[in-house]
Amino acid sequence: MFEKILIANRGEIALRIQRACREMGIRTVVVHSEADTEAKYVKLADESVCIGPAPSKDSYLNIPAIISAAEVTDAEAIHPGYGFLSENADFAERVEKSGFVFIGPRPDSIRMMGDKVSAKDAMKRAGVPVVPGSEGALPEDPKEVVRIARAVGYPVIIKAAGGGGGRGMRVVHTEAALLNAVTMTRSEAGSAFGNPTVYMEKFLENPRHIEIQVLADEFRNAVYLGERDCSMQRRHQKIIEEAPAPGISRRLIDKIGLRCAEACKKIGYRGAGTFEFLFENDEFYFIEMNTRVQVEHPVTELVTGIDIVQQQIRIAAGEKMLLRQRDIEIKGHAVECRINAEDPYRFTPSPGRITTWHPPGGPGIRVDSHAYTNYLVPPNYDSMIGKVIAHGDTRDQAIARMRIALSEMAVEGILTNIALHRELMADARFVAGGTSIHYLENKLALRKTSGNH
Ligand code: MV4
Repeated sequence: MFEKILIANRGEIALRIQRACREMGIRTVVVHSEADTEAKYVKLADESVCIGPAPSKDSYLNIPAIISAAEVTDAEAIHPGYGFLSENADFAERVEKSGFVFIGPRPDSIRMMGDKVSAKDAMKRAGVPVVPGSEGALPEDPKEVVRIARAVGYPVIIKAAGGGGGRGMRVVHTEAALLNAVTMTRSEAGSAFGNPTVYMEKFLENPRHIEIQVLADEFRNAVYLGERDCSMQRRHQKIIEEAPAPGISRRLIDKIGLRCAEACKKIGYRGAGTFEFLFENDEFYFIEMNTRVQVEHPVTELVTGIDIVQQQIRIAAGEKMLLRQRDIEIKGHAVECRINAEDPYRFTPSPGRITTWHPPGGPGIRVDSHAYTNYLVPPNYDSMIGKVIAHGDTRDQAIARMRIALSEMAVEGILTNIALHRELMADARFVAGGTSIHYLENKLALRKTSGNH
């Protein structure tokens, strides 16, 4: 096992990775920007290295600075967390070329999944059900494009191969609008991702976003850890996640989960990963694969009892995975609320000093946050300042515990979305379960026109 790991991230996930390391007896190095020097989780680390000024491009995205920090501190492995460099294949490659272990998949796997056309193609060939659409990239010939769209059937969606997470997509409802949409998406993709390749899918009008967590080791052992429902989102930012997904049978999850684990074996995937699906009319359709630990990993940890970050570290150290599919059981239900420092009506970031931080506790409550009273939320990064996760024997109990947790929680000095979470935990449609990816935006739009605020 590693003696020392460098954590190339910040905030709650940097603290989360530190906790995993501490439990495993591994020393930690945290790299940080000038904006994060005073943060408590930086002081908690065994060592810390300032790698640059506040802007991410000068610090958390500065590859030479991070590799130098690993060299001077004699770290053996680098954990990238999520965001920043976590899905950058070139970074993973340079980490390995410099003689360190990248705690994540092989660079080739990251590269394959970063190109959504090659990801979809690989998964289709590995037996994972995908959204119907173009066979690979769209050809240049406009006649061919029209023919493909007719075969798929309108509405269709044009997506950039280099996109993902909601960037570079266009919905097309009629043939009249098709070719212009393709041209526009190509051109935007070329400038935004340096890759003008686009592909086409049938546009699903009202799906849920369900994802499957997997773990795979170097030795082609792979397991799935059940699913998460991440449908409660606004502008591609998830705000509530839960496991298991309400109303989907265990039989169907097991069928799709097995396909995901088998696909990992087929492509020689290593590490933690997430298969993202759209779910509509009782069918799963693969859209993308994430090759990092995700923000919402705790809901899976609470229902399976498996520490995903520790598993990532063990796999990266070349250990054989001891987990077997038959030993993985889903126990109870977990719900996560992402706490953001943001204006509750405009959703604009609300950085500044937290004058009161009173986190909740009690049975079934987990809080993953680096915040504390007097913590200064820097304006330079994502507005998420923590996560409250509730676990219960049933979904109703998890939600009841979340309501209590949110009622205890007090954050002053900055604006937060806690009130929105309180409202959602009392929302009849959320409580019933199974709302689609459009539910929150529709609800917020109604609230606007009703003139309550
Ligand atoms: C789609 C879709 C409907 N049909 N693909 C958006 C994020 C990216 N990961 C894929 N996305 C979508 N792809 C087809 N064929 C609707 C979305 C989508 C969405 C997906 C997941 C979570 C939130 C979303 C919000 C808007 C649109």
